[in-house]
Amino acid sequence: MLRVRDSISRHSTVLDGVWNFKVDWDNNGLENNWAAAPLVDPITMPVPASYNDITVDTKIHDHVGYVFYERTAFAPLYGDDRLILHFGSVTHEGVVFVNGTEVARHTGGYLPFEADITDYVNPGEEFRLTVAVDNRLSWQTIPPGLVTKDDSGNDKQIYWHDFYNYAGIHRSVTLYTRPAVHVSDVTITTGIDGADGTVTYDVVAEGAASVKVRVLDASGQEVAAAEGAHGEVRVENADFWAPGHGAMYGLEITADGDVYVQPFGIRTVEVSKGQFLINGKPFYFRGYGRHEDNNTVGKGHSDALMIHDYEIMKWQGANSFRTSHYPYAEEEMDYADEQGFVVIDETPAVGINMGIGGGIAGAQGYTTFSPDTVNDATREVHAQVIRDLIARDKNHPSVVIWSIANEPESDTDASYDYFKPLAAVAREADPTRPISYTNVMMAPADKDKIAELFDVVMLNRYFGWYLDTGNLQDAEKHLREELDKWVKRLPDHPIIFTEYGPDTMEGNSDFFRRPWSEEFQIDNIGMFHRVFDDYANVVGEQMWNFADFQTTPGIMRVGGNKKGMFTRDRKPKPNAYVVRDRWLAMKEKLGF
Ligand code: GCB
Repeated sequence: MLRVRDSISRHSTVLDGVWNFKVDWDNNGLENNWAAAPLVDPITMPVPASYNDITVDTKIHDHVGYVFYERTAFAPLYGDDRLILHFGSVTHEGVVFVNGTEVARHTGGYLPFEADITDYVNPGEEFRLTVAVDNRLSWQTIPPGLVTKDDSGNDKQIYWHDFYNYAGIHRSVTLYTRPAVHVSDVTITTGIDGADGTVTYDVVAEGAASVKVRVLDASGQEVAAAEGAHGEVRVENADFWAPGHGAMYGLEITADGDVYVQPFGIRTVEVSKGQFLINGKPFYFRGYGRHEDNNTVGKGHSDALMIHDYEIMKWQGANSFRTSHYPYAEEEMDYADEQGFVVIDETPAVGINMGIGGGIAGAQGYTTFSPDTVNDATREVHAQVIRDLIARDKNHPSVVIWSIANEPESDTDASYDYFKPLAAVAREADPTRPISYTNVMMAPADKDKIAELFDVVMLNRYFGWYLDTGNLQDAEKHLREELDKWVKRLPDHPIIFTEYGPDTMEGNSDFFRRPWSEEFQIDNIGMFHRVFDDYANVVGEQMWNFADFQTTPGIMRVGGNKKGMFTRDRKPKPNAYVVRDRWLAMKEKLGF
């Protein structure tokens, strides 16, 4: 789905702000047609934001099921154009009503959706927009979850991922006009030929009598042009996109009366002989797995928080991150392009693993893949999420790997049967980028059955923390033994460490450098780095996590997960300075 962008033929109005809000305590607001009239006795709620931490009402915070959002908006005088509502994300299901009529229903909390509301409003008149938002997860959602009852009869949401189930309207809501005949999709792939860039484009503009394209450079000058919906153009002496160099071009598409400018960068990505190549040069990933997570707005997108995070990442010498464990806001992806950050783009398929020990992720006792749990229907949803993510993010030069799942069960025949078709779905949707998944500790090289389906080995490892707790000598030994096995099994696969590091309580300083202390984080992370430096196939280090973040309450979590390089409010832990020295030295040596 195309990102909303203004042009001579498209005009948008952002509907963010203070909306009305009401919790549907009995989850019967849809049956009782709440959307037919203004909400009765609503409270106020900011959009975008998770609603959970805005009030200090535990019942709202913990509600399982529907909440209703509502506001009014003006329909502009849009003539013969169509009027579209775009939601960046509604977590996890959104049912959208205009003046009481349902116009869209979308499940999947981290990807955009749209509704054409032209026929439901009158130009120049105000209309009522109501959105019912459901936070429930089931075996057939991605990520999966399960609603049960506690012994007191209350609904209880179980899920198998280690971050809080924030819900609400998390990203901007935008109302925009576009011509009836319009550009609905474009796929751009790029190549490098000496000093020139080759740009292959494929436009979808149903019903358009003519399609023309112009490539514009950063200053808006035309550097190439062509006619037709498909083709290839050459950009002479191109400014290539590269890590640390966010050189962007725009493909201006004119389809009859519609004009849409799609940003893109010219670069190549390739896996070869155990190395990860960007523009033909070996790239080493330095960075983190992150979360969209904040004290007040939860998973709500904020440009201020986003830019602050990038400033911190740049201060530290990072050059990359993974969108653990779901697609991030479209604003994030644009910003990564512009800032020259390299992104491992992940689907929301997290927690497809009932074998992960209780405590990290909560209730267990299920079989991962079975007709009653993660089944064929779940796999269909998973396949669609892969397609939708790729459709959204395919033109971002920053995205270099698709991560189709985080720590799924991967050591059983059932997991192979589940993932084989999904790897094919990803390759079909994007034949140009390497694909991968993050491998869990319980499925090392001699147990995992799916690594050959993918191009890059991505390892989440907690030696010295969940295993060999506090014993870094054993931890190092076991880490090296495991790495040796991966290199032996897949000598031509590059290996990226996509998670490592211990929980670290800010201010907990310890002469004996024990687990949870700030000193232990330095020692544990330092041990991993020492090992990485000895393996040519290790081409990246993305520690867990950029910052502390909220989780479900549990005996393993103190006010959330504390594995951050930074605290939840972005203060550096002592380890941040040590890693900064390493990363800045690497940056100096490699040039990015
Ligand atoms: C993991 C998960 C991540 C958790 C992390 C932890 O392996 O991928 O979501 O937060 O471990 O801290 O336990």
